[in-house]
Amino acid sequence: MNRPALKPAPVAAPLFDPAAETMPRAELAALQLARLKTTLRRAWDNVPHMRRRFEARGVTPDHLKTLADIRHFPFTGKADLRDNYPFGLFAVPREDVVRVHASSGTTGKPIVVGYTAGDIALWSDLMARSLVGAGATRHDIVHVAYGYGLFTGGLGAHYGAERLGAMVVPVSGGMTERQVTLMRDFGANVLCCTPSYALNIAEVAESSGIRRDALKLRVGVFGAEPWSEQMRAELERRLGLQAIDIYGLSEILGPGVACECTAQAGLHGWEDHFLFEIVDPKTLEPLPMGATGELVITTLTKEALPMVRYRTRDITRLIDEPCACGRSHVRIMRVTGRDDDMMIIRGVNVYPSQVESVLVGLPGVAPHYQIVLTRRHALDHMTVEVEVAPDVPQDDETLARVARDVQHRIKSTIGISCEIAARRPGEVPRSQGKAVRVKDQRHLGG
Ligand code: DLL
Repeated sequence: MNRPALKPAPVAAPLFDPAAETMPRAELAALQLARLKTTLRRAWDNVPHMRRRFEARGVTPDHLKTLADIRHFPFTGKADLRDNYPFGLFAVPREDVVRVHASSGTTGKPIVVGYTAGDIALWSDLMARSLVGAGATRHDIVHVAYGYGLFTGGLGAHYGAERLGAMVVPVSGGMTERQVTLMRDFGANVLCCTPSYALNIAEVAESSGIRRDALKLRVGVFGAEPWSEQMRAELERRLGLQAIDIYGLSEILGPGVACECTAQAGLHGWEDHFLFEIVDPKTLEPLPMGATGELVITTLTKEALPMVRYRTRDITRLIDEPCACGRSHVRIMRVTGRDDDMMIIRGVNVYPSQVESVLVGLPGVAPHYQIVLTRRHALDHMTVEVEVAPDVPQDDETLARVARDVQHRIKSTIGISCEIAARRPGEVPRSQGKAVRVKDQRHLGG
């Protein structure tokens, strides 16, 4: 892939927390076991709902003798949070909660999560650790364009960058032209935002005549939504940075549960604070290391909201091979999608990010897309709205040719038949935060 030469980090990037990040497996496992016991006890003693769930499974915290015994404990899901809205799962007195965040969700009540002062300190540390892994240093200027507010992205990145000692520019999302000007004028080195918003930023910079070299960006810390290797290459080329994948979710912490290092070979999951499992999403049985399934996370040190076996719905796999960086923690491979985002088109399972990996980098096509699902004759039907690149002719014939080409590529790579609606530049909506990749119109019938 056509990658630009990367600007070197101003100082060699050390680990943020060397003893914790390189802890040998046996020591890490012993630490996890001790912390897991404390977490189960905390949930049992302080959260009536959790105690009832444990009792229904016939377990008490004392049943956990080894890490593998976690399989006997009940799962937690979004419904548990929703049913106990807003503060019912908190394990500490309300007065000890210094911050809440919430995710809107698509239906019903939002999900509310809480943090003690200790939780905020932990989150800041893990975000700082993630940023250092990504190649950031305290000498950097960190432009935070994740949304601030109830979403965890903005404040999570903000506290982490401050903890690192970097200079933070708390811009939040939106007003993209101003963002680009500030990035250039301040000389931002690190950009934190969703990958889809980074693409929007790249486009606005180009159309404002701000060339890649006028920006001092070196590292992009991109996450909060699935994205593809092709999108990574596109962002690296257009913004002149190394694009790093960061993962997290509000229910567990926010951003900083796992993050890639500069080797870009999977996201180091911070195992001293979380226990990661992969389960079969249908049978819910634990799967062996390396197998693909649903990621399930137990918090090991969270105070306000300890989570036991939280079903993330995110599909991925873990690997525990040594990484070039020396960190010993397992790596969570790129999350391709959530099991509730999976579409089944004529019997073929497909995630939006697979469509993305076909579109991005295709000649004549811009990397903006949206998927529209409809139902025809009781079958799900997929239309992909793609945009032709600004440098190709915009006549109807060219649009039809691009559409045929994309349709053929999708058929031959993913194996599904879909319709393509080719749009002119600017017609596909741009992202301000988490991109809405799928417009589901199946309820409208047809
Ligand atoms: O998106 C936290 C976050 C903020 C992560 C900023 C990274 C950067 P939620 O809004 O609760 O929290 O959404 C969590 O987003 O379960 C995944 O489905 C998805 N997600 C998060 N990071 C990634 C990623 C934040 N790197 C949900 N790749 C998660 C794929 C991701 N999906």
